[in-house]
Amino acid sequence: MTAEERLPRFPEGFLWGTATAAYQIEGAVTADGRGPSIWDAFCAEPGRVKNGDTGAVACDHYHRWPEDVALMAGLGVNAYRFSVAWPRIQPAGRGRANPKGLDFYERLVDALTERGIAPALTLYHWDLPQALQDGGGWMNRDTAHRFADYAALVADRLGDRVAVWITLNEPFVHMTEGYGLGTHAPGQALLLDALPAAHHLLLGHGLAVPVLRERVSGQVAITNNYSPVRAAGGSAGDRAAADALDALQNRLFTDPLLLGAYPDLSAFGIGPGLPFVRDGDLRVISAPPDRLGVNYYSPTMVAAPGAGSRAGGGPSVLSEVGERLESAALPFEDVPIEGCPVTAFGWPVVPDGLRELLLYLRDRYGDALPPILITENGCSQRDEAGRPDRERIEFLDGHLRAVHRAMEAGVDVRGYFVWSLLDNFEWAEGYDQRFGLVHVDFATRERTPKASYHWFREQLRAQRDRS
Ligand code: PNW
Repeated sequence: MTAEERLPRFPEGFLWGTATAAYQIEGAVTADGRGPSIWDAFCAEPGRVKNGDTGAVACDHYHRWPEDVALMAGLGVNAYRFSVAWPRIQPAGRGRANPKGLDFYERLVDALTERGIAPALTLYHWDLPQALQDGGGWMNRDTAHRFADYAALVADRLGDRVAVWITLNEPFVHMTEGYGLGTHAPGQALLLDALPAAHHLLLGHGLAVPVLRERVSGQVAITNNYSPVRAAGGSAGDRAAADALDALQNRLFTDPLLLGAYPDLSAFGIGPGLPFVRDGDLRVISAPPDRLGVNYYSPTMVAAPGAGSRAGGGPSVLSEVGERLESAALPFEDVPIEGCPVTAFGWPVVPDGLRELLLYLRDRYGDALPPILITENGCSQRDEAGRPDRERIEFLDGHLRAVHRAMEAGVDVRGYFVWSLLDNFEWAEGYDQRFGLVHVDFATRERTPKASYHWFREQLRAQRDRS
């Protein structure tokens, strides 16, 4: 590797990791007493997931985890973000813990720790126990209390040895795709009426925070996805459109958390009063976290509604909400970002959008912003078996340089996790979209490191050599 290819030096103690999620890699959906989740049910409905794919076997990580830990040790990461499957711990979403479920994660955590890899544990990456969905899922306020109970069970077992506790993964995507559009489990298409799910997710986070604080030695965090919003032009209408989308997409799950108040959603005909918010809820939700997890894939561009043709198809999941609502009902319309490469998903590759996002967060939240962990960033491709994944290397290289520039500008970033360690079950896309540093043959489950794995290993080695 030449000096030019080497990434700039990141600070001592920076967390370098990869990320995964339980339903996307584990398989073994009936092993050791695991109960059904909303994703098992969703995958069983014809037409929901591309090619009829399911996570029933996935990467079979539940049985092959020692190999996956060895792959990470070979890579040289010092951290790993994974999620716990709630239905392994509470098969019906409530009541006593299933000890075999906890045993699995305890073995994983201990194996990671032995290899010098700090565990970053996500409690909820979208796999709600189906029994709770039968009672309304996140549309039901009670689910927030059930989540705090579940958090206690995991923390009671693992509280002394997990470095980072992430309560929720991307509640925005879960609410929008799961409850707003129905493109993810549980498959409800409530459009903007899905908003109570947002509040109950945040409340679940807030209720879990003191439960974790009592039980864990590590840091408490939440992971949100963000997409910086650009206005297509300089008109007041375009700027208002960008602001409206920004409120829903970026601030809905962060203002209550860090500022203790919901953003103004009047452009969507919502509020000012939110009937599902009770006195005291925002105090619970705004207990300061130790870290903010940031997932970034691409920026969004919008124009005033009716300014041009409704383009859609961009990375904004909300453009699809708009397509299904009366056309006048959304205060913006998507404009494709052109002149840059796109991933196999069609998402524009804009590394500087990550720097822009980090500065935006610092400017908006100021002293209320905790240190940041980039908990996901990565690039999808279709099957690239045997072909070096140059696009992924360029993607990661560009985004890591953008993180470094943001840090030079004073943003406090403490770690970066590549999405993902392995090719895996990419939700509604099934096995068609691959994000892994390691190729998985889904006929044999054989793992083969890609060129990007070797590239990342060399970068990590170079960081260590210079420290
Ligand atoms: C994330 N968007 O989801 C999830 O946390 C991962 O589980 C997933 O595999 C990964 O990103 C890649 O998709 C997202 O539409 C889903 O902007 C949708 C969007 C962003 C992230």
